[in-house]
Amino acid sequence: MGWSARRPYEPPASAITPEKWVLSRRKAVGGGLIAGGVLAAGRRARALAPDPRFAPGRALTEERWAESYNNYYEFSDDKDVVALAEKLPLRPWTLRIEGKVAKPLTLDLDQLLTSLPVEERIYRHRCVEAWAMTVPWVGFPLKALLARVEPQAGARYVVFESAAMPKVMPGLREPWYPWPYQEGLTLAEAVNELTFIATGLYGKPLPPQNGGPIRLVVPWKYGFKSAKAIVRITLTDQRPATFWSTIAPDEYGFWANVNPAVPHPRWSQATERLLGSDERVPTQIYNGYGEWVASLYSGISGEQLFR
Ligand SMILES: Nc1nc2c(c(=O)[nH]1)N[C@H]1C(S)=C(S)[C@@H](COP(=O)(O)O)O[C@H]1N2
Ligand SMILES: [Mo]
Repeated sequence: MGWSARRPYEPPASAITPEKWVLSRRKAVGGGLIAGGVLAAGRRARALAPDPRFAPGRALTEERWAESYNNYYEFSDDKDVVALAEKLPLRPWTLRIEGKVAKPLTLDLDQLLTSLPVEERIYRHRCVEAWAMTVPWVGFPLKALLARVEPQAGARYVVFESAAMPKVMPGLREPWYPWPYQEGLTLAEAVNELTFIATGLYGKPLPPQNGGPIRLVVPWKYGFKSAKAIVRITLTDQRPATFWSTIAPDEYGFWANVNPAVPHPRWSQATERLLGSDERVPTQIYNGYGEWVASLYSGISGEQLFR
């Protein structure tokens, strides 16, 4: 079903990893995972062409950890959602982009994937629960998608709606949650070059438990901002309600930028636990991405930017 010709989660052959970057990355990951097969010949090697500007400065999380320890409340409030998420039908998948745009769009996912150039981005991911991982997403900047619909002058926020499929999502039977899962960014955040739409992970199609077939990735914010299984993107002039800020507004806000100095009301955010090794490392402001995003917040006062 649709993973045709050049598989859309793979960068073109012209994007083969420069050896220089492979070597520095090999150093960064201490040899372990790379030797374990990511650089094996063929499909995976081709898929590995991460932008060196986003070198994560720490080892990649082992794939088996990143793909088996997940937050996905539509399926369960447990981290073990793999078997449940397998039931999510990944095709056909339709993404609607609407609201304050000149050219609203309804896109079949495979059409979308074959029409946008994909790239690999290794990002640190920081969950508000203080676990973290470092993973190679494959996809494209959200900005490229938004350019197609031509945001109108009144558009100030971008809203992301996740799939809600009661037949396969047992979590939807929990009526106290404000389904569907919804998240939002300002338009300025949405068009920042870091803001990414992922359709792949570790050089493969994005697994359902990680938000396949298509998810948002906002690496300088707590993980709950990065909505999974997106079916609708809406541009609006109003700040949207978001899933976790609706459930617990004192604990989770709209901005949710990572900051080690601002504790969650129930725990410290000073350090984080790396999936797999369980090593604890210091948390960085904006998850270490301040160079790209700190200026977005310089004019904002009277808001809790870090929760
Ligand atoms: N639709 C939806 N998106 C979601 C969530 C969710 O429960 N439902 N959990 C969020 C949280 S809290 C985190 S930390 C990340 C986890 O992504 P991962 O499972 O790929 O690590 O997904 C985010 N996106
Ligand atoms: Mo999270």
